[in-house]
Parts: sequence; C-alpha cells; structure tokens
Amino acid sequence: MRSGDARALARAISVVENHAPGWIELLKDLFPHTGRALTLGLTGSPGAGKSTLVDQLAKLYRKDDQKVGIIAVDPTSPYTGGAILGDRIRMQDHFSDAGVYIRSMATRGSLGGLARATGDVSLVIDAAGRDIVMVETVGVGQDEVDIVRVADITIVILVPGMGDDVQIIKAGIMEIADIFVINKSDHEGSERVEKEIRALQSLATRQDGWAPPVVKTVATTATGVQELADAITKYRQFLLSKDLLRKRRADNWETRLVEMLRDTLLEKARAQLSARDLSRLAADIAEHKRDPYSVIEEIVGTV
Ligand SMILES: Nc1nc2c(ncn2[C@@H]2O[C@H](COP(=O)(O)OP(=O)(O)O)[C@@H](O)[C@H]2O)c(=O)[nH]1
Ligand SMILES: [Mg+2]
Repeated sequence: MRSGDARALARAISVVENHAPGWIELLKDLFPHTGRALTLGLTGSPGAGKSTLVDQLAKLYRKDDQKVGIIAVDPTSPYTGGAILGDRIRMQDHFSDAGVYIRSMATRGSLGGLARATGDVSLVIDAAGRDIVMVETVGVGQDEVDIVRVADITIVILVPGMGDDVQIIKAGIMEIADIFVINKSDHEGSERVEKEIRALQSLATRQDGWAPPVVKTVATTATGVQELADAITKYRQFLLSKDLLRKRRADNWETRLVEMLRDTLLEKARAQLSARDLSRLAADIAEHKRDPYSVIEEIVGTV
C-alpha cells in the first residue's frame, strides 16, 4: 500500500472501515507514516456542486503531479446510493489515472460514527502517500461539522438563490469556514450571497486573524477553480507561517480523542452487559426498584 498500489489501499480502507480483525493494529502501524498530506474538507448543501468542484480541483492538482485521495461522504441518499453512484460516474475521468483515488463512505451503520470512520480512512490515504486528501460532505448537521474537523482547511460551498446559505449558518458551518466558495456563479444572486457572508463575517473575528476569502466559481466550466486553489495555498502558507497548522491539528485531535474514548468505553461496557441485562436493569428502574445513577456507577466501575 505504501508503494502506491491503489488496490492495496482499497483493501486497507475496507479493513479499517469494517473494523475487520487487525484494524487497530493496521492503524497503529500506519500512523507514523501520516501527517504529510494536506486534508481539505468541502461541505455544502446537496447539489451545490461539491463533487464537480472536487473533480476540478483534482484535475488541477494532477497537473501539478500531486497525488490525490477523495473521500465522498454523502448522507443525502443513503438508501439508493444514487448520489454516490452519480459522483462515481462524473468522476470516472480519473479512473484511468492511478494518481486519483476515490472512495465513497457508507453513511449508514458506520462503526463508531461517521466522523470517526472518515478520520480513520483519511489517515490510511495519507499513509498511502497521497499529497492531497479531499473530504466531500453534505453540510447539514453536527455529524458533518465533526467530519470537517478532520480537515486542515475547511471550504464551505454556497450557491446563489437557494436560501440554503441560511441553513448552513444554522448548522454552525459558518464558523468553521476557512474559505467560502460561491459556486454556480453563472446563476443570478452571487453578489447577494457574498454580501451576506461579509455581513456575517463582520460580526465575529477569528482568533487566528485570518479573513476567510470568498471565491466565486462555476465548477462545470472550471471557472474560478485556479483562484480557489490559490486561496487554499495562501491559507496553508498562513497556517504554516504562524505555526497554526500544528495547533489546528492538535485541536482536531482533541475532539477526536474524546470521541475515540467514548466509543471505546461504550464498546467495553456493552461487552460486559448483554441486551438482556440492559432490559432487566431498565425494567427495574422503571419500577423504581433501583435508581439509574447507582446502576451507571456500577457498570462504569467494572469497565
Ligand atoms: N450551472 C451550474 N451548474 C453546476 C455548477 N456546478 C455544478 N453544477 C451542476 O449541479 C449539479 C450538482 O452538482 P454536484 O457536483 O453533484 O453537487 P453536490 O451534490 O454538491 O456534490 C450537477 O448537475 C452539476 O453539473 C455550476 O457552477 N453552475
Ligand atoms: Mg456530491
């Protein structure tokens, strides 16, 4: 896998994603080889043009001979897999190019949570020697906010005229945007969206002193994509010049560590406690034979 074999990479990701035997050992072994890739998180409403944009960025990075990994997390159509299929079809340009590796994440039943799974998979791709890892996710809820926390740089994609800018602000994505993209700028109303972003930005200043730029794109024609890549480079340089990349990654790891700890402790507790035990305890509590606080203390005490 580390020599760049895409099939070995796919197998390694499956082991990690499915928590197949040895997955933790694999991640332990790979971890020393990670930390080199730049991870970009791209988020926005369904249909905003995330996949098209990711595709164009990948083309650009390939011209620069950078090796690219793409993780597509799209919970908008978890039942049919339609969106994932669509992504694959549109991105098949790259399929003949071993320099672009595309992976769709299962959005249901991810063991230990989607954000955690995405983080683990991006580590595997990083260890495989990819220079850029792009994570595409739909910005709708906390889970997606958590997903972008695996990223070094977060790009929020808005489009004119759908009122979805407001949705994104609600979801708290606004605060985590390092770069704003107004895609579909061939449609009317991109000026208004830009004004709204500027107005919101004036309300809060960032701790790091960075002023997130607003880049207008038409992803379908690659218009503005070079400018977006330039904005990414500029922010990366900003992070490095102020030694903020390290801080950013430490912040991300702090969030991830808590999540990993929660998962692991819960798993251990579950292993000690059968579903039947749990039902029996719940029934006892409902009948006020026992109190839930002592029950939890007891369970935690045995973990
Ligand atoms: N007019 C226009 N259409 C776009 C643009 N970018 C993407 N699209 C189209 O919008 C649709 C959704 O794009 P997609 O990349 O799948 O969005 P995603 O759901 O955010 O990944 C597709 O039909 C794209 O061809 C753009 O800048 N302008
Ligand atoms: Mg997509």
